[in-house]
Amino acid sequence: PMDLEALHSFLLERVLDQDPVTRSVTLLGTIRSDQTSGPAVPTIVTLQKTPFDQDHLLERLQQLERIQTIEGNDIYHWVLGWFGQGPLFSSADVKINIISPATEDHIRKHSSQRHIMVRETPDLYAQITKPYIDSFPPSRTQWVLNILDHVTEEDQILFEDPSPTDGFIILPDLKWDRKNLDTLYLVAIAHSPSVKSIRDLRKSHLSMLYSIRREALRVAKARWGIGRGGLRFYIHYQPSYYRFHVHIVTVEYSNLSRMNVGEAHLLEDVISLLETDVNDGPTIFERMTLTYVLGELHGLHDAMKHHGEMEQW
Ligand code: M7G
Repeated sequence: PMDLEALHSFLLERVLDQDPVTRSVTLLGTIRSDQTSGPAVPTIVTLQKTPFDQDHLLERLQQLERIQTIEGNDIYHWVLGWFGQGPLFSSADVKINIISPATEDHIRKHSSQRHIMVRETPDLYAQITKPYIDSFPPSRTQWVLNILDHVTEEDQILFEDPSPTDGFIILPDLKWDRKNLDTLYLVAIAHSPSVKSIRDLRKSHLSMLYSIRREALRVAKARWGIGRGGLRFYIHYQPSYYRFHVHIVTVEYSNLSRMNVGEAHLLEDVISLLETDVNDGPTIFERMTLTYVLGELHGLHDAMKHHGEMEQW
């Protein structure tokens, strides 16, 4: 039978795997079959953090003994938290993201919901999506302006090209704890307000896209020794915020919720589409049908669903 003593006798040989998404680690080592006297038995141990106990969520929050602020920007705050006293291990027990005051839009975005796939033709983009994007109140992207104007997160800027037309800033995303390289997550945000999403990308933006790729790789190499091919760059469609930005994560950090087919486009593919676009008229992203996942609480859902049902296959 497996008892605590047997587990305590575990001697580590090496770490076989670590998965930051499932929060698990798999170890290879040995345990003594008969505590100290028996032979050493090859043993694989997988540790996985258990989900929060649904019945005691508030108690859990009350048990926080210490928090350390990572950053604050506008209504967004992200902190590290430790439960209980115990020894001060270097890694926190939880990373906590706080939105306060939260709007109805935030509540909808963060609520569990069902989804549908929708096909956005250029016509539907013009009829439905563009007016939706144009109606976004500027307050929704105050946090972006704070970054671009150096009001917040200034000391975190990893690279800036200040050009108002094709410049951008690369800095840590709020999803990153800024420590663990397994979950490295950066974001590049364009200075120009004219590109709201990939629909607005033209051949003339290629130099900015090349530059984002080049500078992110250079910074990742210089700071963390990440080599060529070590980063995954992608663009959301639909994004949550309509100011052009590129998600940059370490290539080993996979299966993230918003990294799915139908949500994320590889920057490399976007670049290649623009490069191979030989049309003299409307460019590729004005001509393409873009298919993506929409949550039923998303502002575009009802109109896009209605049109999807009329579609002739
Ligand atoms: P998105 O594709 O619009 O939507 O990405 P998503 O949030 O559904 O992924 C916006 C990105 O900006 C996300 O990766 C956010 O985590 C990140 N982000 C959001 N806020 C409010 C901040 C912030 O204040 N600072 C930083 N550094 N990143 C942020």
